[in-house]
Amino acid sequence: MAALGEVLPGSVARPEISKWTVHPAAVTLAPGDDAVRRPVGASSFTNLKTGLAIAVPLAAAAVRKRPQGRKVRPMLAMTKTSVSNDTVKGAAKVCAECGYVFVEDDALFCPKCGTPRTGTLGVGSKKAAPKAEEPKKGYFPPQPTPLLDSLGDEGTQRIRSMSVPELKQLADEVRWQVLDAVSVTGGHLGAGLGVVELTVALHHVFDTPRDEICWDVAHQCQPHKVLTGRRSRIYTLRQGGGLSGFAKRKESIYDAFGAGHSSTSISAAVGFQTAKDRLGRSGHSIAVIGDGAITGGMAWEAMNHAGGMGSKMVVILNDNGQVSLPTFYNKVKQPVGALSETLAGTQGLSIQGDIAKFETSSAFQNARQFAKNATKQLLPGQLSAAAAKLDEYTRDFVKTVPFRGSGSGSKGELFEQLGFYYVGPIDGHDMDTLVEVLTNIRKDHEDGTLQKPVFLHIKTKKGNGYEPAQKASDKLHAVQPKFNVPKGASDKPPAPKPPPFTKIFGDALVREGERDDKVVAITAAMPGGTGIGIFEKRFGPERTFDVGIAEQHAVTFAAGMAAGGLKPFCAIYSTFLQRGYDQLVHDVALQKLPVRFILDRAGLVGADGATHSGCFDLSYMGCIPDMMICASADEAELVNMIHTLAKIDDQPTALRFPRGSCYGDLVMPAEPRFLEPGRGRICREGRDGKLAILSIGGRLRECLKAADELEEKYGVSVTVADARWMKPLDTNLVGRLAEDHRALITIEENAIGGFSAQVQQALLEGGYLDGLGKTPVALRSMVLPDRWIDHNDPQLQYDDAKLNAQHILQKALALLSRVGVKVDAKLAG
Ligand SMILES: Cc1ncc(C[n+]2csc(CCOP(=O)(O)OP(=O)(O)O)c2C)c(N)n1
Repeated sequence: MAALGEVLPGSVARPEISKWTVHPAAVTLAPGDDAVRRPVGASSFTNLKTGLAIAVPLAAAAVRKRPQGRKVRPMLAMTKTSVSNDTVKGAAKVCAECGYVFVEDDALFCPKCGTPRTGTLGVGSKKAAPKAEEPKKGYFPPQPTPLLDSLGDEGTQRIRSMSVPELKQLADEVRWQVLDAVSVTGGHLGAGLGVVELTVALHHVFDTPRDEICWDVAHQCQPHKVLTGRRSRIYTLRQGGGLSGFAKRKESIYDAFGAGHSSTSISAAVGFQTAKDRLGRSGHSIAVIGDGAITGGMAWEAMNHAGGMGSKMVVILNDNGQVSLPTFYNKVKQPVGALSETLAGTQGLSIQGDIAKFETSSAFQNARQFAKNATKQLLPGQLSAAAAKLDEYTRDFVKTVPFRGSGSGSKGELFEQLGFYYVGPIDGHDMDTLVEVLTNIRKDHEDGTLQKPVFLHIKTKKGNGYEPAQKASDKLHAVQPKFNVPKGASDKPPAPKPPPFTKIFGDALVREGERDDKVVAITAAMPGGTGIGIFEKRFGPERTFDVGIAEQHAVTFAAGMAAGGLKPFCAIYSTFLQRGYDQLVHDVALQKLPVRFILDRAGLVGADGATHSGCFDLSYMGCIPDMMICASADEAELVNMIHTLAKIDDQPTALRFPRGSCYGDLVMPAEPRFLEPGRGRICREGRDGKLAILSIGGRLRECLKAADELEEKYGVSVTVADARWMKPLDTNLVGRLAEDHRALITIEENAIGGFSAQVQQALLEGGYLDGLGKTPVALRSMVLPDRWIDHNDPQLQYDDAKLNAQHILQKALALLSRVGVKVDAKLAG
């Protein structure tokens, strides 16, 4: 094996890809570069309404020139970027271009020549090496996959040279591969199945990874992973050490931009395109965004900016009519929001496909360009601008023709007003149309005939090609591991589990809603995930509001309702409330409005991984004045806390609880109790004054387990307390624990700066750490580590975070030893 830094003999000369490695700092701006200033955003250009008479004949002339049987231009066949899997030697990486040997596991580029790493080289961490027991087969009947096999783990170059019939076959093979893999791993399914054809077409038409594809949310990227050098590891999706369920930059050079949270793709793609423009690189940046994700405000901020800048990027709207999760929950037939109505309707897709091919064709674009230039020369400025605008209106007019009578109008106008060139809607499963339209768009941008962003609207079916998904009300958005197991297979059905905390919350909220009709519920596109669907089932849409994927709006909307006299419960996962932070501060807390925030999925969340971890809320909320914050340790406390929050009507409150099943071993309160704010509880009283553990939230049982072991094996009688509230903090309890014990440990499923910081502050201010007059308590905090914890089984994630019972025990023993408290190690054997 070659030594590190050594160049292997016979390595290929590196093709010209130096632009990949230009350091941003090396780029100098030409003087006066930013001298051209204009109002930011496309909406400032939308006021021209005259000149109709000029553009109609131009467009009509262009329509007459409809091209016949356009051929797709073959793409460059030579790879510039692939690094063969065969070149991996042990832990070291060998650059296929220059032969340099290096070890940086996370490096996306060869440190010597800058060649991007591809294929499986970038996958996972050191722990992620394929395990022997990894399944290579799922629960779908085997299917030959000759085209997919021919790709190997090499990446996408071969896809570029495939014919359309081959691409169709490749799509079928990819669909089978995704189904078979997800049947083992579980996770997102319907969305990926809906974009198989689009994914294949994108990798055929564009020069990926050089052209970046930004997948919004990235829950639909399994087909992309299968095609981009990760097929051999596809059965490890969402498993510890395996592939992430989302796009992840560390995992592959093809994952241009990581995601998990929605509505970010357009901003990222505009950023990529701008970087290219500034650094003098050619290429394309593409955002693929769903009709759900595009309800997020950020997507509109990005479009306004892109249109205003005239960025030559591409937005592909994957419109499958499912905005919320699940849309058809409780038989609500209409997808959420007004935009979905604007986008609705699938009639005339084949005609629309033809129009899309035509209006992106170079003949049409050249005609438009010619007409624009002519009017520029012939007409004064304002009139020629008006003529240009008119050209858009004319295209809209042409496109509404197939929809005449349906009342749908032109769907594109909204996007045209934002400065985009709108194309579609087209059938997102029709490979011929996809390939031709995407190729045209690519060329229009390359030729410069289109000097603005393009908005391609495609219609797809979520779960396409798998009947059970298409029939399911949620389109099999996500599935449990081991689905589609054939009858008679040895897999036993999983043992029944107690209900999830989410269900306990939903039922408790219904009871509060029955007591008080001012109680209303808000969700941001997650009625199922948050339990708000249970409330909706009981009280209907008059008292339940699904705002789409719009957490910022959800928070301020709740603030308005609270100010107006209602009692809003705003249920947003801990991780997604990060989106609404300023609204929480500025609109809710600053005005002391009684919005109740319900934060499900607090702490580590398992297979969804770091993007979905609810690790920060105690830190980001704890510093906000007037917020009251509690965390339930079990289902009984959860019910009581919901009741308590319903009663607090003069300031904002928040309640967090973990993901997963409740304990199922508690006697639930017949009637929920009001829990006094700022009052914790002692769960286990120690007798020897040696150690106290103060917990908040879901680690309580781990603390109790550790305490039992400390007693049984080490003869230490530990006090365990549940703080219940972080704000107001039970300072009496904190003081008592500090005074009565030699050592104190706090524990929480949250990053630094949360509960422990509040306790430390209270102890500092109370003089418990001064050491004056009394022995200061020895204090330790157990918080989530200051690093990202990847997807895994939650128990293993907490092992990794060192927050399980055995870690509490170790921490306790180390602390006791440090302060000189003798433990009875004999008992431990
Ligand atoms: C900020 C944020 N809020 C909520 C979610 C949860 N979520 C994941 S996918 C999804 C629906 C996405 O719908 P769409 O973009 O139309 O994609 P589809 O699944 O329909 O293909 C939601 C709400 C999220 N990922 N990010």
